[in-house]
Amino acid sequence: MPQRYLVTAALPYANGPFHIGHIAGAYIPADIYVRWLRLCGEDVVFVCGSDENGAAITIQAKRENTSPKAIVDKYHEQLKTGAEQLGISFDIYHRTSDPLHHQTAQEFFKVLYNNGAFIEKESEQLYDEKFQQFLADRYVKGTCPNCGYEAAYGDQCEKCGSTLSPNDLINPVSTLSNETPILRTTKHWYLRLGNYEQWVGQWIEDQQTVERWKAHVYGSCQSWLKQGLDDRAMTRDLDWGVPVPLPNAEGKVLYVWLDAPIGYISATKALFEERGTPDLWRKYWQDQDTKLVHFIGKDNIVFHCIIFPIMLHAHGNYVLPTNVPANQFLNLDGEKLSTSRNYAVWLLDYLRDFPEQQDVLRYTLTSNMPEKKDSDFSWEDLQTKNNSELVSILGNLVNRIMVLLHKNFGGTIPEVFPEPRTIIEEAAFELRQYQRNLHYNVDQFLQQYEFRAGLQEVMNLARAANKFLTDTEPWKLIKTNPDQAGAVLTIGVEVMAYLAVYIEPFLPFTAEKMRKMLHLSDDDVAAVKTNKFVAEVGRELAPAELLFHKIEDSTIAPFVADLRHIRAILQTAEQTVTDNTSNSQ
Ligand code: B3M
Ligand code: ZN
Repeated sequence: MPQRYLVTAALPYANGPFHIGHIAGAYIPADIYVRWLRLCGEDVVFVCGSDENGAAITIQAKRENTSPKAIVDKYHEQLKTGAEQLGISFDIYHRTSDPLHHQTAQEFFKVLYNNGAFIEKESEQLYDEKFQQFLADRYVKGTCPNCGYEAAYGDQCEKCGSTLSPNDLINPVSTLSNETPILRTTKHWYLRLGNYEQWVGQWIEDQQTVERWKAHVYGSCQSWLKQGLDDRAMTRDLDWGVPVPLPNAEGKVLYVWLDAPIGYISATKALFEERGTPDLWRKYWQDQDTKLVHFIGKDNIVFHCIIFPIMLHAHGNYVLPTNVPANQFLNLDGEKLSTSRNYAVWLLDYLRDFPEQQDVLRYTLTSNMPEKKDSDFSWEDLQTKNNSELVSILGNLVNRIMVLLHKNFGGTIPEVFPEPRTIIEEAAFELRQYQRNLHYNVDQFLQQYEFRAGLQEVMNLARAANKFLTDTEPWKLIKTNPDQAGAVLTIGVEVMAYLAVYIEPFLPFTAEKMRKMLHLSDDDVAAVKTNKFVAEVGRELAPAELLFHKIEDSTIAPFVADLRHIRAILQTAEQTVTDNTSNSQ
């Protein structure tokens, strides 16, 4: 029986397009994982969608001088297209402005409300007198009480990663008017996290015996729990979002972090509605046999490991996540990526500038994935990974096999007699071992969310195959012993079939090209998966196609220069700020 999985990737805010940091953080690992599960025949649903509520959206609308609706429509489209073009194989890419989501989130809220999960409290909140608005989350900036960073948001400090409330900020300033806000009384519904503290602590411990979480994820849960969980407001004074479904809640919407994870549920509902089996979503969310796995960046850990599980538990009737394999951050040339400062590599730009080279980006980001600690992207590294690994190892292998077969055997699998075959099989002993163990080894790594190692494992088969070619030199054997040359190339084709199947979760576009070259059928793929594939004599192969192309220095140079330029501007700006501060002291 296949195992049932529900895999989610963080819902990106529809206030801007994807950059490579998002992609390396959540979407590529989730996609590799899902493609692997599908390859293994598991029952898997992969959901995502745009996070279209909250202050992140209304603030962007103001910045672009347009409406929140126009903002979410624009960026939802860009996010969706970017993911699609990179081959992120969501079963559905939904959005939280959809009425189905509003309804799902409101129903969920009401159940929590009826279960006594909330406490209604009046409190003093920051208020902008000029704009006559309460300053939720990102509407206020100030100094982080934990690390002293001066531009922390009301919901989070981007420097130290701590989650904040607007009232925590030292010297708060309204981002609307740039003025100091006043305090004004308002009413909100708070999730009584304290009531669930013991439960969630125990639950996290219990989870470790099912599937050990990454050390940094577990560590960050522990530090949250050590601080103690306070009541947390789950509603906001905003005119954009999901209205609070209570009679006395005029002008209030659900806090975006309450409704966004419910977006995973509504996306699943929408998927099964689309498929004509509207009740089937329940199996994935309410049958305890489901493995629920959330792929996110590290800044979202508390919401997925503590708050959302508490919500699901307080609701009752839902499965809880098995694992939350959050990644750390990807830096760019050693500096933090920043959307607001435009220091980023944007996915859609990459796809435009490097058409048909999606897998080069997927490869670079996977082999450098910030799985356990922050990692770094640079254009030079992308060029090196392309030229010295994709072109030289995988591309070269495939090209050598295909060209030799076309040149010498009319592009078909030659007939090989037993004796030369045995001799060559001996030379291929190590290679065959790699090939046989590949599934098991990749599986071991991917089950532990070690995508870098999984990819290396597949590449190692290509490396071993190159060594086999170098050792046997079929280009020379053609003249001296064509039978043996045929045997080498037949083994080459078999290895190619394994590579085509097992590289697919990582490099789906390349896998597709390789399958086509070999005319691999679904039966062939099934044979590879059971270690039974043999290249049958006489099979015709498609023409050789170059999988990768060398990236020249001159191609990469303008991108390198661009980043350097932005960095120089940012550094000058920062220098000016520091100078001014020191002058005024
Ligand atoms: N939109 C935050 C982010 O993009 C948020 C994730 C929601 S996941 C339910 O980092
Ligand atoms: Zn901080």
